[in-house]
Amino acid sequence: MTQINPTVQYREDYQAPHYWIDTLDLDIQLHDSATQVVAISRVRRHGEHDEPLVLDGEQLTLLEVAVNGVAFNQYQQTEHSLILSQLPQECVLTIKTELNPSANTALEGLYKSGSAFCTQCEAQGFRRITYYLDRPDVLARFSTRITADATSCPYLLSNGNKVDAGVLDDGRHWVQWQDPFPKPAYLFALVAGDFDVLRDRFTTLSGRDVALEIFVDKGNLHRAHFAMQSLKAAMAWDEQRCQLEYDLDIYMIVAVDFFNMGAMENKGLNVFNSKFVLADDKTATDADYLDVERVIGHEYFHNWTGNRVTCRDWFQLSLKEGLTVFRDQEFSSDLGSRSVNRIQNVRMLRSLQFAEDAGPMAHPIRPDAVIEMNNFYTLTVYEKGAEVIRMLHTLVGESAFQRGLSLYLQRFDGQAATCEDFLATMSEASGRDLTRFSRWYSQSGTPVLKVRDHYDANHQRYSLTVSQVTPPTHDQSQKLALHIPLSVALYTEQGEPLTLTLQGHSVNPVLDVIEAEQEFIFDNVPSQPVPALLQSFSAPVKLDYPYSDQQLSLLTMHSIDEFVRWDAIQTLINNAVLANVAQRQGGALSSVPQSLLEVFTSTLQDSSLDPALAAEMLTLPTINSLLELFEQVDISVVGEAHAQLQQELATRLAPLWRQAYQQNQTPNYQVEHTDIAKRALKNVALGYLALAGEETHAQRQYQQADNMTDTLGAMKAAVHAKLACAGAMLADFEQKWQHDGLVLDNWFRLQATMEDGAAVARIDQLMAHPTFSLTNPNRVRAVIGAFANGNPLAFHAIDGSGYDKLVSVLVLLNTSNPQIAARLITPLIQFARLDDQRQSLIKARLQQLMDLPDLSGDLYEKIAKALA
Ligand code: B3K
Ligand code: ZN
Repeated sequence: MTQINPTVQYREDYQAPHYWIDTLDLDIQLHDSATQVVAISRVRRHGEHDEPLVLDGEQLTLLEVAVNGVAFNQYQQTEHSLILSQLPQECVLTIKTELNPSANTALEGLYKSGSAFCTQCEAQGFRRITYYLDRPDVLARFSTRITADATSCPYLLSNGNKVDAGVLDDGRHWVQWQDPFPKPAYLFALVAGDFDVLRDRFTTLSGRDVALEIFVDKGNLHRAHFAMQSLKAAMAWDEQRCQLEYDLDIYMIVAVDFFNMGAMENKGLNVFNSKFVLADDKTATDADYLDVERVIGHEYFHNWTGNRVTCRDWFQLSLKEGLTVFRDQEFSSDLGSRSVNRIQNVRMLRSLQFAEDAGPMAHPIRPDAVIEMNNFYTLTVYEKGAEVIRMLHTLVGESAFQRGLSLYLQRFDGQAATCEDFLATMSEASGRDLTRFSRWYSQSGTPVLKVRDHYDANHQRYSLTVSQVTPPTHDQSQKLALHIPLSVALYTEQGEPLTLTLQGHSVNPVLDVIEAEQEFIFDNVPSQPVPALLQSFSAPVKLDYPYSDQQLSLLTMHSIDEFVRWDAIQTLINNAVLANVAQRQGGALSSVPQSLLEVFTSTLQDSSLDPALAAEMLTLPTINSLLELFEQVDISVVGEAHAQLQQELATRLAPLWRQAYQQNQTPNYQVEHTDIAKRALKNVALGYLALAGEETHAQRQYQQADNMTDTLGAMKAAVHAKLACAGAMLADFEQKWQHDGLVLDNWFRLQATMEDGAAVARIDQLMAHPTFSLTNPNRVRAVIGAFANGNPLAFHAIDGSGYDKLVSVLVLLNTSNPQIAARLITPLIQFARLDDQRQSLIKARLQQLMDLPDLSGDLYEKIAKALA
């Protein structure tokens, strides 16, 4: 039986707090296992009532309580709260508590990352530091005094500005910080430790001189330069594109090795997973560099969208996350290739967010009911949330969008806002009615947009009939029509674009689909056109239009919108996989269709194409995303079809892969977009060459590489094609990088995704490696996460051994780090597309977890939904 008694919170039950806290002065005496915290707050009753003050607190030892300086005993303690009764209208409340950072393996609240102290408070970690109103609508001015051992912790950091410091005679020292901006507790941060510091400065548009400091582990200073460059680029971008300036005199970033997610936007003191800070040519791939740029940008952009204006309650999370992801996507697109960024985001959405929408955790971007808030930092809230903002941007245009954003930030500055507040401001600034659009916030699921067309040659008229259906999801059975921007273009059969007109007027290429079914008519269409639908992926929907191979080939070559070119190839590939699976199920084997060979050939021969775009066009969808094409399917058959397609493309186009490989060499490594693009295409070509059995290219590239992108490109190609040289490469790589966890994660990941009968045994070996530790989330993700998500054929082995492996790890993480456990369980609960046999294997394992005596709320919420 499960011990937990999970409580569900509902969005509709929101109530303003009974008390406000205007200031909080923290005095923190850091000790490894007995840290003492004195929290002095000014508390003010909100309205007339006799309700007690209920403070949140977890895993704290209460030492003292005083009101206005006098010891106070009108309180009650529960496992999760401190309840104070009969407080005066206004008072100064002093609470002294003790906690144990060394024992904190959940990495929430105050914990040790190696020898440094650090904090993670979002969403509800502050209650593990002191008793407090730990909710985002309570904003206070914080001051923080930190005292610690001067030798082990020369740097003592917190939010805001450093206002005082001193040395004590017992070998300890202290620093006092003051944050002038009122903030909710989730934005609090503290770091104490010894670091190397990279320093720089930035002058804002209005002339404010800002000190920039990046703190990294000793010896890693040379790996922080790219992060600093990205930070300055982000600051400049926000000024140029959004007229937003930084507001404090200092901006600090600390890189730590033990971190549950990517990074955290604490006011003035971001704490980062070192994976998103450290980068140099020898250790980081091109993709790693771009991730650093993106995450540094994301956290910086939160300073306005998240910190200056925060969320009223956690159900509104997408208010800050969807908007900030949109902002980081725009930042990456303005700095690099817009089309490639768009394609990569769509790939992620289709392979992961669509699966979330189709699974037991389906929820709207603004959820209605939550047990464990950490379970809702999802692809839906973040990525689909960003798509919703992007649709808004498409509907109102850049200038109205920027006006709306400014108005929203001015109006709600220093406050906690809601998604409705944001939409109302956007509507006011743009003059658009967003009533129907607002349903995107309350409805879950992936809409299917069905488009059928008719060409009337007599009247030279072309009509599109568009209908929308959102299939029912686990959380909602009834669905309403949404406001969907559908961006279209028409091409002649020669590939010439046509101007869209109706009755002599040109028609906006973004059609407003608002009804369940609608017709759009264009005139002056000289011949049957080929429609390019959903340009730039104008809405997060599944498109249903009966494209012929011929139409798809035409779009691949002629569409002005590059996303459509890529998507047309994806559809050709999907069709080939569908046909192949159907024939396998019927016993026969089909080979790769001629149309697909032809578009691959023309893509490889098109020298005007951006190589990064070509690389995307020539990369097959993952097996997991192909599952979305089926209602239910035997995943091993999809795997066979995928492998056959890849193998045939490799062998039949070998001379072209060789040519692409040779033409895209980049001597002298530079992190520069044209070079990144060439390396991307070169390494895609290398992967196919390896599959075609050519060993020399991979071998030579591995030996001669002067950068991690090429080293890994070669090793991946060799390992996935099972070339004889793969073993030696893996051994060499391990020997070279065994002391660097972040680099070795690539080695872990690659081996965890090797598909063969030995996969589970290999996971055991990797977990026994001296560098592996279940306490470090990066290592766990690199081995267990990569196996469960990136090795679907082994994970879904029909003997259940893959499921057993994951479950055995979840049992351990359930107690040590429930947040990570709940992240890792995702592939086990998304079983809807799998065959009945696998579904029942999975359900038995989920039941086994459900029966754990100490099951965490994090896992309970997901398993209960999956079994319901
Ligand atoms: N806001 C944090 C995420 C916190 C996750 C808490 N489980 C990072 C970000 O989105 O920028
Ligand atoms: Zn964020």
